[in-house]
Amino acid sequence: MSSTPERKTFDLVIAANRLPVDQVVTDSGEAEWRRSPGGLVTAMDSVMRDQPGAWVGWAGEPGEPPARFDQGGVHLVPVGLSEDEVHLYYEGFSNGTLWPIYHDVIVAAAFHRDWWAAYQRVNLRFAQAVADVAAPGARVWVQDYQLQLAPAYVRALRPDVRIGWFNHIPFPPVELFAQLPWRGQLLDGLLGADFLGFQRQADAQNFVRACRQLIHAETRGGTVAVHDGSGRRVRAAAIPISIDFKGLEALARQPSVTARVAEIRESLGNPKVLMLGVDRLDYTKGIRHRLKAYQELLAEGQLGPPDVTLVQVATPSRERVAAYRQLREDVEQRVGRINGDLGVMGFPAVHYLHHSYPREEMAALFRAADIMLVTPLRDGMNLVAKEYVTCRFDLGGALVLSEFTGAWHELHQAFACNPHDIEGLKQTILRAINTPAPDKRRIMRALRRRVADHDVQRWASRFLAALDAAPARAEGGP
Ligand code: ADQ
Repeated sequence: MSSTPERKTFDLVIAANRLPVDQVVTDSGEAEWRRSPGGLVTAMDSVMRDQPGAWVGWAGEPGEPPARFDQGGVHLVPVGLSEDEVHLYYEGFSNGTLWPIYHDVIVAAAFHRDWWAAYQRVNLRFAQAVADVAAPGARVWVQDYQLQLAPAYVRALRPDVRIGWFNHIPFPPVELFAQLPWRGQLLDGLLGADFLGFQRQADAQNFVRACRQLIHAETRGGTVAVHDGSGRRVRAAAIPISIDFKGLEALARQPSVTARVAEIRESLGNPKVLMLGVDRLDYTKGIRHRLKAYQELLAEGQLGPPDVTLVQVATPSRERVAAYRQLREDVEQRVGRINGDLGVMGFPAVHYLHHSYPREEMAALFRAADIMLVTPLRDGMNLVAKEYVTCRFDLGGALVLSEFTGAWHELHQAFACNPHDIEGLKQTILRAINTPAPDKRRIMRALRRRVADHDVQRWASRFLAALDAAPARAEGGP
């Protein structure tokens, strides 16, 4: 522990792989911290408004971490990662081992003992930083798959605090989870928490089943008994994440966004049907399947430019991991082939954009799109689906949504698809295009109601209420 005098402590501590800020260099050449525009940040704003909190996370650059600082009412506690640790803990164990296992092994997972060692080391470092800033009896909220050992490490250091963990990605069926050579340690790490939140009921059930089958824990309903002599029971339940409905809708209604919608459509030649895909360039998102279905629809003459066009926005992602580089090559090759074979002069069949965009531009794109294609092979939630319906206050547009997303479990009225079934996906796209406007408006109204009633602020308060109500209390706790 650091010996800094007058160390500040907080009643609420968030731990996430990344801090909610990015360092940017201003026009005058000075480095400054800017808030990153994620949903988690917005959710935490709503809970930290009433009580000051701390956020423990990596600042995004390898090397010595910057000193702690306050920004936007949050006390930021940077955790340092060496260049090696970024490779072993983040790109390696988190994204080369856990990510594929937790997403149905769409690509093969790799198992390396030095990745695991770094994962343990980094999780312990996060736990130490949490233990250092947590006030007596504080609530600690750990985020996501990169930090599955942190709950037990925090408990060992600070048995007085209450610990929650939320999994943003799926939790795999036990048959896949069982492949992990360190499966028992991962379960024990999570069982350090009092409450575990998941996107879907099935994810919570998968976790409970893994505890029963792999570490022979006694389970009852959604709770797991911990064999550490404390008599604790850990509860696992679904609390699906959402978005800032009011904030995003207000942005989408801005006159500047409305003007941009017209500009976007105009720049694409005012197509009759504008289809849109927006994803991190990740193999879980089903971008290849989507392009294949679209390519076949064009080749068969069912659709075609200039009447129809597809805009595919693909945010650069994890480019140092081999499977992601391969995916980028595949997608870009297919886009090239579709445009080469099926585009017409001045009207490409696919507009492929490998960029990140500001929120205003995303809102304008959502408003401009007649058909939104969300076709992941597996996705914890998929916020893009919720963002799309939020921006469609005009009740226009249609959402094609994969059954393998968490979002589909809430947005049943969407045009559901199985992206593995290319023929079925093609039919669903045609149905979404051809359904009469009044029916589409009715569907959109229902989808919007669901997201409006279950926004990210409600998600955060439900999670914290579940954490407070969880049955467990460590011995010696308050
Ligand atoms: P992601 O896999 O990153 O999140 P998603 O939920 O769709 O997936 O969120 C992506 C976010 O990035 C959205 O807010 C989207 O608008 C934004 N975005 C995408 N492309 C962009 C671009 N080019 N420019 C700017 N913004 C862009 C993980 C899990 C999901 C889960 C979330 C939250 O994989 O399943 O929904 O966490 O829990």
